[in-house]
Amino acid sequence: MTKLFLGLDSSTQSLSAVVIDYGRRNIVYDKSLNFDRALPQYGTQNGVLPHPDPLVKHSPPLMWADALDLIFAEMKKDGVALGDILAISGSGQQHGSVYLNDKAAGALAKLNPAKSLAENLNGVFARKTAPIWMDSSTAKECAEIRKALGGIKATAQKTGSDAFERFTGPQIRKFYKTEPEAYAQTASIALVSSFMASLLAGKIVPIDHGDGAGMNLMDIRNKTWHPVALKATAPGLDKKLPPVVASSALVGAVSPYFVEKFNVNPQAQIQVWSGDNPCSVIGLGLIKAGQVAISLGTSDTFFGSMKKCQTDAHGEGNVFGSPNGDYMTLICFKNGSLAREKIREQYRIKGWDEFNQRIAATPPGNHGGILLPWFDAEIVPRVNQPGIHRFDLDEKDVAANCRAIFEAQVMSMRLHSQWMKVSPAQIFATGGASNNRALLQVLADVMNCHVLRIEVSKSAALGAALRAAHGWLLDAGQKPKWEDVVAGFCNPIPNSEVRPNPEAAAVYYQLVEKYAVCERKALEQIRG
Ligand code: XUL
Repeated sequence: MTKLFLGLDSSTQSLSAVVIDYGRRNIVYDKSLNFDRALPQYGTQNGVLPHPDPLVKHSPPLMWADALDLIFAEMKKDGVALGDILAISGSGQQHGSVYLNDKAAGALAKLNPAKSLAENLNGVFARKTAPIWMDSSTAKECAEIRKALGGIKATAQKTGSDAFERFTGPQIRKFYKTEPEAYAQTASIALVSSFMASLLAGKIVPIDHGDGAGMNLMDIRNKTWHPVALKATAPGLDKKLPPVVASSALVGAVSPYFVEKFNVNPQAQIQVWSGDNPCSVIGLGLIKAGQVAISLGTSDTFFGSMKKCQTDAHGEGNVFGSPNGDYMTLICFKNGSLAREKIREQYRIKGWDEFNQRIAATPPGNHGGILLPWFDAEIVPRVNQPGIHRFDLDEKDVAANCRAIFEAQVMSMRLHSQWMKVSPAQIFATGGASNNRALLQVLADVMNCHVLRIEVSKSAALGAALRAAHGWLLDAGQKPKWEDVVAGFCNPIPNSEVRPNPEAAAVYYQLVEKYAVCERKALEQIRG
């Protein structure tokens, strides 16, 4: 029997679908739908609603629901054997929250296939928009929650991370403080991941340990809601949150809506969704402790897998549950690909080939020129006032600025990942920009480590499909080993290995010191 599993990834800018044939160990379908292009009526830019305050970043949850309809229609049109899908799981951009009123559960239970999902959801939101991970407008609420939990170190120890502006707890607190009536109307709060899974299952579903850890609300060790964190965040929150469950949990069969409308197998099981980073850990095959990957996407992320929970005393890095039951570490740099694109725009560089030619025109280390690319408020290091800072770097020097942006991004990763105490022999690279060899060379040189590209750029959607397979096998009474589940799906691309150049690595060894000094100076200037 063909064993097909579907993994979906609801990210900031797009919804992707990956279908795997588990027996043949290959990806049989892989498609993405860009929100701005496919659903222009929502008026998003890069998936986010325009807002006068640069710190506020929201997206419309109805757009995500519409996208789910569209991707299923697309799969049906493309002839995907939806009737053979055994289980569906997914990955969501982390931290974003959706606020549902007391009509939501009823609407989900009787989704009418004659209407769109968005029409079915008419009137179920207690808040029209969802704050997403790019939002950094909750500094005050972070301070309040952090204080109640006993400071940075204690907050990280208890919840896996210091209180971060984008994390769901501070976002919920801000909502409660600024819109108390709408908060009171909220019957249920979902993450992007659990919202999308709820649409598929036709009921409000739990939050998994991976994504739940990105809220500053879950006890990272006991994996239950943390009562002190709940109390510090908003009143009555315990009644508005669904349970937290293991990432492997199945929540029931797919809603008849998808069976009738798209001919999905009525027995297809829905697994709880997880965050995109926990899913990527699986999609990249990082199932052994100490393995590290870097994803070059909208945000750049540095992550790895960890057996025993160890948190960052400085509060910059995050610890989440890994879908394999262990832990994962993550450091998220918000100014990723959008910052690289901003430099390209500023210097009117047409494509990445031209960008790479510019990089090649300057030596590694850029003669000491440093650029801090905080086009947007930054997460690591924490920067609430966007701005570009140049040190010994002429703004008119196009080539030097092209090199400087990526060198800075990787030096920042090197500096701010020291708490993980991992010295990997190799790093896996993924995400949109990982197909740029010139960038990977800088990565290898700064990290002084071999870099290998992983086959799929859609590691989160693949990870979700592999999670679905694992959960389905578990449910069928088998004891699937993660090594076996991922085998054959996550091989590095042949000949993709980029080795560090010893001379360049020596230059960066010194330059990281200077980078750290520049960063400190810029932060002092910003923070006054
Ligand atoms: C992780 C984070 C981002 C989003 C991107 O903490 O904020 O990586 O998950 O989708």
